[in-house]
Amino acid sequence: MSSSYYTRFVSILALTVIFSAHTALALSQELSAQSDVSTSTETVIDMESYVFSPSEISVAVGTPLRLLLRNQSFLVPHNFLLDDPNGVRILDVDISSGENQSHTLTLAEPGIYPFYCDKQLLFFPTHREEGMEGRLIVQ
Ligand SMILES: [Cu+2]
Repeated sequence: MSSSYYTRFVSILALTVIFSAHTALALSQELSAQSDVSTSTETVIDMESYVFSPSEISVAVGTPLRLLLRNQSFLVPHNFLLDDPNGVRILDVDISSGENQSHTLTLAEPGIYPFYCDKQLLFFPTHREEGMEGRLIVQ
């Protein structure tokens, strides 16, 4: 085997290994995503100025809820504050403009869990006062 054939052979072999590893990784990610779907509920909440869309969501008691929070506002930071039915804060995250965040919650207590954004620019009203609030119903 001449050296150029050898180099080509090794290159093809390396590409084959990299491609196979990539395919196996993609496949395993797909499988884990599929197994997620069967055991959890996923809800996308878009955060706009100044509204959550949707503003009301529901989930069954004890079922993992994967919240995908997407800040769709231009240059406006938001947060996502979620309280349990007793008023205890259970989620408090900042989400900057254009950012997406995913959080998974499993709620064992039925009831209404209010969520809102309390960001505020200077002396202006809070985003919640502008209408940026909603509720999660656990039943
Ligand atoms: Cu906000």
